[in-house]
Amino acid sequence: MDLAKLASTPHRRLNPLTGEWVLVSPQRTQRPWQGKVERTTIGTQLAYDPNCYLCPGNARAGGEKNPQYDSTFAFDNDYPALLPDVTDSHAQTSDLLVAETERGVCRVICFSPRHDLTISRMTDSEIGRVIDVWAEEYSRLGAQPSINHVEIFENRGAMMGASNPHPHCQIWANATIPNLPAKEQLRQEEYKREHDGACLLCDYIALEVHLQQRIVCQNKAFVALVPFWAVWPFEIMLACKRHFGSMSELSDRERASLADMLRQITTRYDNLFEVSFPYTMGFHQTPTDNKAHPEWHFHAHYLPPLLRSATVQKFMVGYELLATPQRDITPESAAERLRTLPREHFLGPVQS
Ligand code: H2U
Ligand code: ZN
Repeated sequence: MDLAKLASTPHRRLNPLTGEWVLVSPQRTQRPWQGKVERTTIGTQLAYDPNCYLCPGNARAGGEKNPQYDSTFAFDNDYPALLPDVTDSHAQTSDLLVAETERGVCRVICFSPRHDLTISRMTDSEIGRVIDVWAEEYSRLGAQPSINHVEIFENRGAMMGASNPHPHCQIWANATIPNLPAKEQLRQEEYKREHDGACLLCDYIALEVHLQQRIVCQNKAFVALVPFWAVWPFEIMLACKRHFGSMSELSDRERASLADMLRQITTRYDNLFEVSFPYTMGFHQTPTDNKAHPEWHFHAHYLPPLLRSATVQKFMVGYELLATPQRDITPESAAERLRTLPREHFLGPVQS
């Protein structure tokens, strides 16, 4: 394929993980960048906020009190979207009105006791502790007979609906495989069947590492890239280089590599517009349904809303909500921008 020919022409690209298309309109922005970059001042945040319901020792909104935790801390969500003890029931009055109960567990994980530290500002060993807790939660929740899928995700920043600046993520673990992971599973299975047992993401990563057009950063065990089919302007996919399906299969070295990548990606994001960069990120990994899943390749998606500056965001509206997502800047130019940013955080070293 001659991508150069498409670089200035409207075209669509296929997401092989979902089977969906994205419309790319590079002619709308011949230059990779337009407009000025507005800086927003980052208010000095407190290391401890007496009014924060996630800080150590404080009362949560539901009335419970957090312990004086000194590293990563996980608790049951006080306002869970899913409940563990619901009686099975299925309602279907026709093929058009179908409903069934959904069972599950919701957890909240505070990354650090420090109210002001995002992943980008934590040390690799502090991030390593977060990964340990993720892996423990994935295995423990996944081992429950009624839990067949564990989704670990972070909403970062008010723009993404995060309810509190204290760095935290959520886990929703439930009985059925949710829509997107189910689609990815189907496509990975199909690819494996049609390509003599090969893995879709192993093949894709090898191609990207060879082409060097959309890589943002990589280390021994992981690679971060703007996918060929990215929908969000600065979307990133983070994937392991070795083929394995879940966090419980990470070796110690791979955990350290993952911590390094999580910090590198979020530091580059913060540096892009010199702001605490908002995003939704989450992991896609083997369902915990007790079946073999040789098709699954462990990865994460970062879906950030910002487009041109700290305040100018991309909206998924109009054609995108009704038809197909669309982007102007190409994934290649987004990757180049992210790749060439400094590795050190623009705010400098963290004050203790
Ligand atoms: P978000 O910032 O992504 O909304 O996640 C915060 C979660 O924390 C949210 O799901 C829960 C909310 O229900 N929460 C508690 O469990 N206890 C509290 O005291 C407040 C918020
Ligand atoms: Zn706090």
